[in-house]
Amino acid sequence: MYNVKKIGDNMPEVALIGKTNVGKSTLFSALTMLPVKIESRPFTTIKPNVGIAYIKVKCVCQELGVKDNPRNSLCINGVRYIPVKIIDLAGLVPGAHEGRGLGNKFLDEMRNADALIHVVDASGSTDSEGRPCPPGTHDPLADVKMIEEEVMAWVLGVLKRDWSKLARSVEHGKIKVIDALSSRLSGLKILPKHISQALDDLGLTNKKLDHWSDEDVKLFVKRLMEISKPFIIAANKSDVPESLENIRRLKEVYGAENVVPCSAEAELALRRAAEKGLIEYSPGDSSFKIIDESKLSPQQLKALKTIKERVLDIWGSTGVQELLNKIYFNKLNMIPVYPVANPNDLTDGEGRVLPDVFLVPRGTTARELAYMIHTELGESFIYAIDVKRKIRLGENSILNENDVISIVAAKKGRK
Ligand SMILES: Nc1nc2c(ncn2[C@@H]2O[C@H](COP(=O)(O)OP(=O)(O)OP(=O)(O)O)[C@@H](O)[C@H]2O)c(=O)[nH]1
Ligand SMILES: [Mg+2]
Repeated sequence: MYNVKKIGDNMPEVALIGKTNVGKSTLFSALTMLPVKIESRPFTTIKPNVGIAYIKVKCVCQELGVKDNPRNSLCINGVRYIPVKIIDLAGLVPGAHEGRGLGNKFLDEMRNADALIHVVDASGSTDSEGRPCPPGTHDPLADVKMIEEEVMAWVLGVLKRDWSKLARSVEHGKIKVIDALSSRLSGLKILPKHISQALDDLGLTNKKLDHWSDEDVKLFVKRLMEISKPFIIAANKSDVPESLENIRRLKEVYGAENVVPCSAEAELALRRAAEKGLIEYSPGDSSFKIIDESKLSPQQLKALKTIKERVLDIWGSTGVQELLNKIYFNKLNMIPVYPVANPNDLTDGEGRVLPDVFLVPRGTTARELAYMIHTELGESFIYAIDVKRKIRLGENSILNENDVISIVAAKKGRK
């Protein structure tokens, strides 16, 4: 559907992490519609699966009364689909950071993610090692804790390697604290601004590295992960009745805003049925419509009825689309903006109307957007045009949700 290479490295990226056998690959398949290996046993996924899913937002085309022609995204019936790279990782068991199960390779694979979806078996039907057990007999809260500890232990391992050597090079003035920590963590897409915020939040900015206690290092890693790799809990298998009470408890402990009940299996079934033209359904919908009942087998009808009764009627949706939207808009606090080259007809150089939508952090300025489009455009920025309000914006003007922006630059003309 979309040329991944063209989007390049700037595409938002989300990693699916969690205990083994909880439904990560099912969720991946439901999000991307790619067929992958799904089985009811631990360690089915060995190599990560990579695919594209779409965040859904209301497109500005209708508000502006134009017919658009997107390039970096899709627009269907006034809804913009923004591509996001999804990585489905191998599952974890306790002790993974020391090499148990499939070991800690998974952690290397999540380096580039902006955020993590932590998939949990909310029905409690897999034990701590991911082996099937009767629903309601395993506590999913223990799994959330286990994964947090494994990730923490791994990052701690990376950071503490040669700690005293690191401390000495700072002490001798060879390198600044932020640069020292940043060089250690740069492979994890942890930026100097994340590090400086974590140091600030914990009052560690001026503490010498060789005076840091083990507790300081632990708190620093915890805060750093919260800032640089926010996560959301996908409380999966919401179709299983035993999930209800566990989802309530997960929300109580981790906050309702951080827990999204979902049924990856239901979403996958609905998307497949829609793809085959058996039902009308769009991801995120609270219901579906059977197109022609005579085309469905009794088993298919029964499965659809179960999805309606156990998932849609109880939770309002399968939760799968909500996961992506919540991560980008609530956790990462991004907003969509639409850069155009020509402010009059809203086109790019090739005449495409509203060609691109960018997800940018709330607070992004006009000039920062120019840099995101192209370094040269940022460097030669003169001013921007807010196309909807028909006003000029200076370099420090903060962009708003759904702004349509045209950059006027010295050398390269408008983008
Ligand atoms: N009831 C129910 N079962 C599900 C759901 N999602 C996944 N499953 C089942 O859970 C089992 C494991 O699914 P996978 O997607 O392979 O799990 P995984 O987390 O990728 O497992 P590993 O790759 O082995 O770590 C399969 O039998 C799925 O059918 C769901 O929403 N509801
Ligand atoms: Mg898997």
